[in-house]
Parts: sequence; structure tokens; C-alpha cells
Amino acid sequence: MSFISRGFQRRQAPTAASDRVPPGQYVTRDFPVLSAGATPRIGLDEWRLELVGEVDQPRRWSWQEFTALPAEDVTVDIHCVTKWSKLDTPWKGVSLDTLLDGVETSAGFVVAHSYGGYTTNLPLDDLTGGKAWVAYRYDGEPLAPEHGGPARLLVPHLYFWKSAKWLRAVELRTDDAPGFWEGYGYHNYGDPWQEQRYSGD
Ligand SMILES: Nc1nc2c(c(=O)[nH]1)N[C@H]1C(S)=C(S)[C@@H](COP(=O)(O)O)O[C@H]1N2
Ligand SMILES: [Mo]
Repeated sequence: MSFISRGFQRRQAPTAASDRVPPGQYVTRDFPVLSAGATPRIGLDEWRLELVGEVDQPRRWSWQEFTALPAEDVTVDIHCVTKWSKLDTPWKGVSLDTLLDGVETSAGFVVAHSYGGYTTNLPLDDLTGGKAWVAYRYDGEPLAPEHGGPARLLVPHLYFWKSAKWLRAVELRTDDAPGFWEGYGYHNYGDPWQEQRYSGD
């Protein structure tokens, strides 16, 4: 880190923000919108979330069923591969531990599927253990469509492209399969602390 960023930090943030900013990232107060295509508009009466693939019994939630599940308020830092990080983002969502509770599976991998066709892959272990949510509120408001509303995946410990907006289904798989950006050369795992931006990093 340079002299300038240390000086900036002393004025702006009394807590040690640098410990929270992965290598190569800068902190922004904005909330940039990054979408590979148009924002799909999904009515809450048609909205469904599905758990499919290698499961004993597929599960499906309507909006009413999903929002009746126990939810958590979480405040987390997010890190986009295009190098912005945003600290202390406040979400409300249902933990993947809750959605997967009691599911019998031999799967080790997940593909998240979005309305609009976007996909992203990650190990199942990265969705469990209090590390991932399906978020539907941001900063006390319903999640805005451009940020993935009605509901999006939130996996803050990985680069933010893993946090699929407009989540439609969570597919459990025994084999790994690259998602949209992973198929275009983004890193398969995407740990921001290891700067795993592109395949080979
Ligand atoms: N369905 C879908 N999810 C997506 C994307 C997308 O294009 N489509 N972009 C990803 C990327 S690259 C980032 S950085 C974040 C951006 O979320 P934001 O627009 O709320 O900042 O969403 C991720 N999830
Ligand atoms: Mo991104």
C-alpha cells in the first residue's frame, strides 16, 4: 500500500479499513451496477426459488414461502473483480444453511441460475456454514431490480460475480461446471484475498 492510501485512510476511517480491502481493490461509497444484460423484471406472484439437481427431494419456494423463512440481517464487505470494494453493506436474507437444512445430497458443487440466463458456479462448502445468503432487502428497503431484486445470492467472501442477481435456482451437482463469467476466463473460484481474478491467477 502506498503512502497516499495510508494518509487517506487516517483521515477517512479511524478503524483499520486496509485490513478489510483485498489486494488491488479500492473502496467506493457508490453502489455500482454491473449486469451482463438487461435487468429482468419478475413479478412477486410469478417468482419462485428452486433447489434442484442432486437432492433427495427438490424444493421450491414462492415469494410468500421464501419471505416467511427465518432471515438474518448481515453487514458485509463486497469486492467486485473490476476492483471496487464496498464496506459495510447492509442486507437481509435467508441463509443457505436454512434453505439447505435437512437436504440429503452427495453434491460438492453448485451452479446458481438467474432469471435472464446468467449462471455462476461455486463449491457447496462456500454456500454453507454462515457464509452465504439469498438476500432480498438492502439498506432497509426491498432489493432494487438493478441490484438483483426480488432476490439475489450474496456470497461476500468471493468476488461479487459469484453473487448471482435475480436468483431463480440453486442446482446441486456432483461435478463442477463453469458458469457464465467462468466460461469466459474468470477464475473458477474467485477468492479476492488471493486475487483470483482470471483463470491462471
Ligand atoms: N444475474 C446476474 N448476476 C450478476 C451479474 C450479472 O450480470 N447477472 N453480475 C455479477 C457481477 S460481475 C457483479 S460485480 C455483481 C454486481 O452486483 P450489483 O450490480 O448489485 O453491484 O453482480 C453479479 N451478479
Ligand atoms: Mo463484477
